Amino acid sequence: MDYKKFLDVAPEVEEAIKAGKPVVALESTIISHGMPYPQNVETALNVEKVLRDNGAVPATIAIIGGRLKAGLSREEIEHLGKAGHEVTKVSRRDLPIIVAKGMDGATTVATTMIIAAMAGISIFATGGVGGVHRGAQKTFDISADLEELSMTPVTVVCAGAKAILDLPLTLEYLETKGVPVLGYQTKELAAFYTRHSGLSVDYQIDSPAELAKAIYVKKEMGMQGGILVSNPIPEEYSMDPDVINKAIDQAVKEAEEQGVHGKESTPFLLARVKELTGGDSLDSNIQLVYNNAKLAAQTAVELSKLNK
Ligand code: PSU
Ligand code: MN
Repeated sequence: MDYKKFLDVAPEVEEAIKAGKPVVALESTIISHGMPYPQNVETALNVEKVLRDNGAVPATIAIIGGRLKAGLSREEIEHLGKAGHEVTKVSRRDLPIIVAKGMDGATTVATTMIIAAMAGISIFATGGVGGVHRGAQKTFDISADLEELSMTPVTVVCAGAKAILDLPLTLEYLETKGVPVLGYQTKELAAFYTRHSGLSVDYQIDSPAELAKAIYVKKEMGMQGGILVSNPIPEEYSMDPDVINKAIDQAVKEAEEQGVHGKESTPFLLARVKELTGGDSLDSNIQLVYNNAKLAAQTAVELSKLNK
């Protein structure tokens, strides 16, 4: 086994990893399937800048021409953003096939974790993670992101999960799989567009240093799997819960009526929620990604001190 022969780590990222400097991974499904063009490209470039401004080297992850990439060029980010849904959304099961076929792929949280771990990156910032879908008791629709969190040693900083998911079942699943779920400066699970889900996470952490220590201890104890961090959207960008919940209920109903399933399910729901709420939800979405990038970068800075 030699996964390195499939992997291209950008020179700046490689140099930083070797020197033990802070590096943060970013996913690419959020670019191709999570936001419309051109805001997706703009956001992807800005989020890299947020990481740099907070002391970390960005490593946006994707598959280009069958190569696993940790660190993309501006042109590669633009290509993924323009191609949008034409690019394959790549989760764990798709990964070997897309590489074997030499195709392009946008990486989900699960696949970004896999490639980040291969490259030696231990922290990753995104918007929302996949989870247990509403109605999963019948459909079995549970994102591969959750299983990945139980296996692959990467910390994922997100803004909680959208209510397109069954949030209580998502927390149960993570508990079953032994994944720590930490709230940043709160014990309440964040609900992506809003700060409040009414659900409690395992532990509250109050600073990047405290989070870095948890990541460090878990690694040093040789435990497999990642950590999920729920970082609430800043108050000034959070949405009216009634507006967003109405849009989500409507989108879930339409998905059911149209028989949307499998990997199409999450992109369909995200796109419908966006349409039903107009530009507001996109604006919130962009801001929460920046907010997560900032926390991830600050944590990577603290983690690099502990690893010295
Ligand atoms: N949730 C969001 N925005 C996203 C996604 C989820 O709020 O962009 C994307 C992420 O890439 C996530 C993926 O890993 O969808 C989950 O897809 P699925 O449910 O098919 O595993
Ligand atoms: Mn699914």
